[in-house]
Amino acid sequence: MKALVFGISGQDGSYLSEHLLEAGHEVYGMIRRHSTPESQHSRIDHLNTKLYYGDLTDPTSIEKIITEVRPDLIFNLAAQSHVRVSFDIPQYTIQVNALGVVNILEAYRRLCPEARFYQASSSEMFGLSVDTDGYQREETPMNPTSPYGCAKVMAYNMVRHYRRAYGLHACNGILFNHESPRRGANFVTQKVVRGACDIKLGRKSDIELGNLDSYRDWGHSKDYTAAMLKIINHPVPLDFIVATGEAHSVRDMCQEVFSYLGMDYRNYVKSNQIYTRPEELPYLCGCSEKAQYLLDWKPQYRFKDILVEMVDAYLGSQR
Ligand code: NAP
Ligand code: F7E
Repeated sequence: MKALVFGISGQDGSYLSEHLLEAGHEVYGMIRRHSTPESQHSRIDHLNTKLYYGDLTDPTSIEKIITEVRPDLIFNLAAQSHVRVSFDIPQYTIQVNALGVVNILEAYRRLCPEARFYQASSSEMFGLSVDTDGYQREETPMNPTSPYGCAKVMAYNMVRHYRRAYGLHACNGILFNHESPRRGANFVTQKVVRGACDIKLGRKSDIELGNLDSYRDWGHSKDYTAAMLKIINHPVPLDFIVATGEAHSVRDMCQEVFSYLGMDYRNYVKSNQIYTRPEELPYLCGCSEKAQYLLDWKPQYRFKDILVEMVDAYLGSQR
């Protein structure tokens, strides 16, 4: 089987490619032109993949790659994935995260409708909606609080529409926050992990964060990309929540990371308004019962294990 991964150079693209290669698939991916190509492939240098240049905003490049590869499985993980940045570049975020997905869906429908398609949907789509028992589920109404969340809702709905209208095997994984040592440095877990390690190593004196009282359901990218395979391999194209079902605050996360390094976060974490968002999303916690029941998926990593792995990986890379 041939798998084509849009967003292959990202955190999830790298773990997903590992799972696909382990399953015996050939893996192809789209990458963008970078001015520093020497660091662009760092997450996937160890993998045997074939890469093509392109961009989600350029339909011709998508059509060219799909025509050449003739994939059996298509994963769209490509996105402007930073929620806070989406407030600075809302139009670009919508062009990539919403219209870019329509570009893929159109090429898929016309060129290889027999393939299967996975879209990286997000818990950010729920925004302010929470069921009365404190969870978000597949049926929870979507009430997004960011340009990123709004764009992801559009893409999510277009995937469902193409599934019904054209009989495509197209599905959404609605993934809650997931982290790893390969997480980008400006997401909160990696920022706290690297900041705390740098303080421990005597390189800096403090770190500045935004809202410490926001709650997220944090899992591991390795577990969540394994769920992507189960979702696309399910005989019926459906949408699934992927989450741990445990919410922790940013403050809890700081406490775990600093105490693992023998420090009290209250002495080092400062507040800076530039890291708060024009509209905050205070609480996310997912119920993944459908995935557990239909896909036999459950997370292997606990909250603390993820943070410890990230700290150990960063310290190891500094030796
Ligand atoms: P990531 O590390 O930021 O990776 C995003 C990938 O998309 C990168 O390979 C990036 O390439 C590529 N990309 C960005 N804009 C593109 C464009 N215009 N054309 C082609 N490729 C483009 O994100 P991630 O954490 O792996 O997340 C993967 C997907 O899951 C994203 O769609 C994200 O929105 C979604 N998601 C993530 C989470 C999470 O907690 N991680 C949760 C729910 C959903 P460059 O290297 O060139 O930037
Ligand atoms: O923020 C708070 C911030 O940027 C998490 C993406 O993968 O998950 C991710 O989006 C929380 C938020 O992730 C800082 O306000 C406090 O409440 O790590 P984050 P995110 O915005 O939840 C979703 C599911 C996705 O789909 C996205 O692609 O932490 N926070 N202080 C901060 N966040 C950041 N980045 N930086 C701070 O200084």
